[in-house]
Amino acid sequence: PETIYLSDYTAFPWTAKSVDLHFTLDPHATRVRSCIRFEPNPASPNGPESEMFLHGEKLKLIHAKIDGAPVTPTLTNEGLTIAVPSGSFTWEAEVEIDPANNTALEGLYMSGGMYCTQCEAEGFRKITYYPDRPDVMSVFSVTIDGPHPVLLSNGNPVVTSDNHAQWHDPWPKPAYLFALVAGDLIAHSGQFTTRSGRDVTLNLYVRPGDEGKCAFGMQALKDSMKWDEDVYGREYDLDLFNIVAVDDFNMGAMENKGLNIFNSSAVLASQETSTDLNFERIEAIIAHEYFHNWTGNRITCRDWFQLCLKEGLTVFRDSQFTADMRSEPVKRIGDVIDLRGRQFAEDQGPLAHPVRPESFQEINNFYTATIYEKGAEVIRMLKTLVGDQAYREALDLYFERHDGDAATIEDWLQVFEDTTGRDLSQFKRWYSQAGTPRVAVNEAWADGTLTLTFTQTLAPSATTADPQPQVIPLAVGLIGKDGREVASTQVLEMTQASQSFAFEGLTEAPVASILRGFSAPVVLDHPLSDAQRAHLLAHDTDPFNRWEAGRNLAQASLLDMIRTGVKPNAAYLAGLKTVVTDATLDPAYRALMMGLPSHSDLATALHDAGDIPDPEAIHTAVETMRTAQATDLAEHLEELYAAHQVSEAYQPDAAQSGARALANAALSLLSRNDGGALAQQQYASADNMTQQLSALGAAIRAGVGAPMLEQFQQQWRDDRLVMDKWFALQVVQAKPEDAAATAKALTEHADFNWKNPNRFRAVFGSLAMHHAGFHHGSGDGYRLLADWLIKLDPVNPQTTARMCSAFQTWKRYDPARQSLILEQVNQILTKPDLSRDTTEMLTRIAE
Ligand code: B3K
Ligand code: ZN
Repeated sequence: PETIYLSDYTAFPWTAKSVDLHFTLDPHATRVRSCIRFEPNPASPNGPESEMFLHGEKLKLIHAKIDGAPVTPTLTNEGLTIAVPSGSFTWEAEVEIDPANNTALEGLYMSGGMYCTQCEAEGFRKITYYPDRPDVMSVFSVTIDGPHPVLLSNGNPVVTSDNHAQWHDPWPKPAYLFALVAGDLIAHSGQFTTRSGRDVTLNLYVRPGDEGKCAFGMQALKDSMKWDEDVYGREYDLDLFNIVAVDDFNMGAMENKGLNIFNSSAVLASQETSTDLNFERIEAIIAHEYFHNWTGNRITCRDWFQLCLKEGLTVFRDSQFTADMRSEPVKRIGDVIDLRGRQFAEDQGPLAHPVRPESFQEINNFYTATIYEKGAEVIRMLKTLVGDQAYREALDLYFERHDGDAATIEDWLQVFEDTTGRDLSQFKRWYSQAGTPRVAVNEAWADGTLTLTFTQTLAPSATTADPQPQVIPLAVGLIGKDGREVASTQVLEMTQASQSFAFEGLTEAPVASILRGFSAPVVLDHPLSDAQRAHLLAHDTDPFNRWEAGRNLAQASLLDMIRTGVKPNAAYLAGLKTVVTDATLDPAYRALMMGLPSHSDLATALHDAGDIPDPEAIHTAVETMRTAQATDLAEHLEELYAAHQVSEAYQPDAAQSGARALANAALSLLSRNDGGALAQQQYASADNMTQQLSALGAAIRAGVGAPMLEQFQQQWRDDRLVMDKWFALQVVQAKPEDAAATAKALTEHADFNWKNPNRFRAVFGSLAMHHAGFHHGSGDGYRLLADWLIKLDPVNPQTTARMCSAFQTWKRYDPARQSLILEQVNQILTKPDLSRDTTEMLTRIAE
């Protein structure tokens, strides 16, 4: 496959003044007529050209015309080439496509009888011939004929009737934001008035039967619209905003202009069928897609190398939104857990790449934790460095200067330079250097002065051979011996490889609380004693670092347990007890305190320290630690559980979710002591999915879950989203030696519809995340996943390629596991006609 380079960018030689599309829908023979007005692009370096290339894949060309005269283009698998006049001209084409056989879920496809589209990144070329690149922006008019009551496209409706509709989108957009939906759908409607008085109709379109799961999503949309006005001054710009729920979808959701398309799991919610975490995720995704209207749509990306320009910024915006709607520290801690689990692991392995990559083969493989989550961290650091006010001014300038543009990271940084006068050239290394920097801390105490010396290192990697020092904002506070804060948070700006900062006028040596709020996405090596960590766990005034102190104690103890088989650290257990029983602390926060690093995080930490992680030893240590928690907290668990039962009517808000999270964390430990009796009781009386599913999980772990699993299946067999949970839970809760067999048995279940990405991920995403199960020494987990990836690749390359990342950590394991994994990777790679997506992923992984 061909490699594409950022440095090769050139503008398209034409601009598309207008695009008219006419769809005549048919499952196997949809006709698409297109009429595009092209004009020479003055920004094109070579001036007008005599031949035009248009992307097009899996299209049957019926006819083509230029300025009304029939033409015969040269066709390849990637598109067509045609001689064109030197000035402006009109291109017309008619193609035929087969949505019913489009199992890749990219382009126009069918899901449960409805038509829908997914065009980002390069799916529009499967709909018609087009310059399918984000810097070609045009005004689209769309006509749809088809035997369905609901026919939707972007923008505002011009004509809507059964079987025929016309749409016009006044905002120029790249083709990746095009969308079309047709089906027998039901609208759940709402209304929003923007701050300048525009009345916007809001619709959430769902399949009949799902009407009862719309209210929460609708409210989340209204909250998002209001928040973007209040916090960023951004208003909505059409008369209509539509969201459609689709069951077969490769990811969470898509921000098509005025017509967002959602995986049904990312929008449908009800108390009975969705957990508190589902509600929170849905609220965040609705916000994310809505926020894209400005950061992504009104200002889009010049090319796909700039993907983080819209994704990092929009993730950052949605994290601010969730922090405002719910709890800031709880959101921050959750995000950092996620970042370490996914992005740090990516950075540590062969898939490491910069936030702005410089080459790729298949762009769909770059919708990664690095682009999204690290991209958001980079913006958070920028805001920390310039301050809230300058951040807002820079954003205002960005929207003013680049509205309607296809922009770059250079444009983005320029508005910050222009607003603040700062030179951001060193900061820009966060976009070009791959890998997680490590920051080592050295403390020196003398004569009332604490001197902190920081040393940053970044390991060379495939894309970053000669790493240079980055700008690292280090938020630091000091905690005195009596537990009071003796220096409040200051942001130290580290720019050199090694740098010292002095805190003077202190009366005694304090404990330094460093990287407060996780002020930079780095690994901090701060050698503290258990006693100092326990002191921070008890007293740190920064909620993130207080949690972090507990996490560090737990992690250090687990690593010792794994390495030497010692008992759990008593200082950790004592500190945990104090925090967990402190009724002045937010229950959600206390629930997070009870968490442990994941098996995979522990493997990452062991590898970082030069050890070879043993998945079985990790599993044993975590189980021992859980049992120790259960024993040590035994006298408090029932009270914690009882005190956090919610008696009011169910609400998925932060307060109730937090109470349930703490009660269920207590239940999970209690079940280790009572054989699952309380879990059985909770299961029987649950009136919401959070309670039902937590009880079921605890009961399975206690060995008494089988009848409940059966009952659950009976109760929910007609609900696709709940059945995904049923499939996932059994793999998640399986013993390591049973995980692969459990997954295999589930693939033989009548409801295992493997072409549905949600169902496939329920089983195999769960298997890949079951560290001790997937990496079981038998190799059964590797083999099972590889067999199914081979089966899925011709059907759905995108989902296959994404799941290949399960193999990305292979180099950190022992030689036996390494060869078991490589054998499977190579077996997939030798399949004839393997997709470009999967080939690129596995080639990079195996390198
Ligand atoms: N922009 C889309 C992701 C498209 C993924 C294409 N493989 C959703 C989002 O980030 O909002
Ligand atoms: Zn996004």
